[in-house]
Amino acid sequence: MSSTSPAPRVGVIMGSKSDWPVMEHAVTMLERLGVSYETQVVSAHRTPDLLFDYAKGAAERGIQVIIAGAGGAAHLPGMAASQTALPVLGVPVESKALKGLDSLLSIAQMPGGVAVGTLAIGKAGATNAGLLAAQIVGLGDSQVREAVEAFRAEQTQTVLDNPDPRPP
Ligand code: RP5
Repeated sequence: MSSTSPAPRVGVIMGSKSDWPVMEHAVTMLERLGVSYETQVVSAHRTPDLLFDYAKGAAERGIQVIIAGAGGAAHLPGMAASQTALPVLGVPVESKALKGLDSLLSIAQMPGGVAVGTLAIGKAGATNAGLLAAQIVGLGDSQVREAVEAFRAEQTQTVLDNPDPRPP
């Protein structure tokens, strides 16, 4: 497991190392907004006992939000959510066979009573998972809340400052 100091408040897990090129965008956003995190490969299918241990122990270790990314038969976010009351944000990773539609539906179509917040497929979803996790952490941390507000204001200003759609 890789984690930042101080104690991580967001857990970023993924089903395989092959998910990292997508999931690193969640980590990039958390770093930008100053949110401590840990990251680890935890597979619903290949390491089910590790997944249960991770999800069951996350809250008592100080984790406030779990971001879980997976592709194909993407059971990781839902199974993590079944083992913790922490909010779980699911990122569908694009699959080779079905371009991530399988991942999206696997994550989104949860039975009523076990909630997973499902983001968009791929980079945008991972980026927004990092942003949404920071917004959740920011409910109890004014420094993180101000970082989110500053990011949003900067993004708005960048669009307003560059209204010409043509490449330079
Ligand atoms: C899922 O299977 C992973 O989340 C990954 O997206 C997909 C393929 O995994 P690898 O075969 O590349 O390890 O569990």
